[in-house]
Amino acid sequence: MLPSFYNTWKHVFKLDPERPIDDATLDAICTSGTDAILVGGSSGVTFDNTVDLMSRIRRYEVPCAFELSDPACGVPGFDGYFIPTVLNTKKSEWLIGYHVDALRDFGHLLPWDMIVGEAYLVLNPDSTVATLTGADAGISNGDAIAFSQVADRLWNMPILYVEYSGTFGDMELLKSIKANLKQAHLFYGGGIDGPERAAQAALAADTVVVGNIIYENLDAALSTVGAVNLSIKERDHVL
Ligand code: 1GP
Repeated sequence: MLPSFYNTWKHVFKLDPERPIDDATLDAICTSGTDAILVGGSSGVTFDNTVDLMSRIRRYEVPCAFELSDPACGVPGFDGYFIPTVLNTKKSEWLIGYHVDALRDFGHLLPWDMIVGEAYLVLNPDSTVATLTGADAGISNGDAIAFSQVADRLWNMPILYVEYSGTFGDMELLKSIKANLKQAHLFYGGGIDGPERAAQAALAADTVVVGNIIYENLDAALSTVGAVNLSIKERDHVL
């Protein structure tokens, strides 16, 4: 059976090991009521800065997972690991090449019961991740849905991550993508800067990921936790 440690996550804060975060901010994030802390970044992630951040987060009860995109940063001790692949990249190494290299060398060491594949659909052409991975982010909505269905229906990927990192995405497209998924769990991240956008994203995504605003406006970041949970309750007519 595939690992399912992320199944119940509605809201996640994403922390970048390369970006400094003081103890008070980290305390507020880890005790915010978020469902998990996701550690990851597009550049500058090292074994040392990952260990450092993980050990600080580990003082709290909140679950903590790592997006592992470089085998040199394979830090043990997380509750789970996501291995990303970029669906709409033009560079095949980001789709499968780096994965083959990593498994050839480290496959026998990996804790497979804690690892899930994560299919990224990168939709902000100006994001660091789009530049780094050569993602064809300016695709049509029809293509975005088709990429999602390849991941979901053909490849049975457990997670589809719609990534608008740095800008708020097209929520109608996100809803269309969600409506066409058969089994994949849908992560959404990008441009959530407060409760309104968090609530909108929660109407479509299974898990809402909040990143950059943590470092820019902590109060706004913290307000997204309640907003996501309220939005989901309203969506499900529990109120
Ligand atoms: C980045 O999807 C996350 O990988 C969150 O995006 O930093 O824009 O919130 P933001």
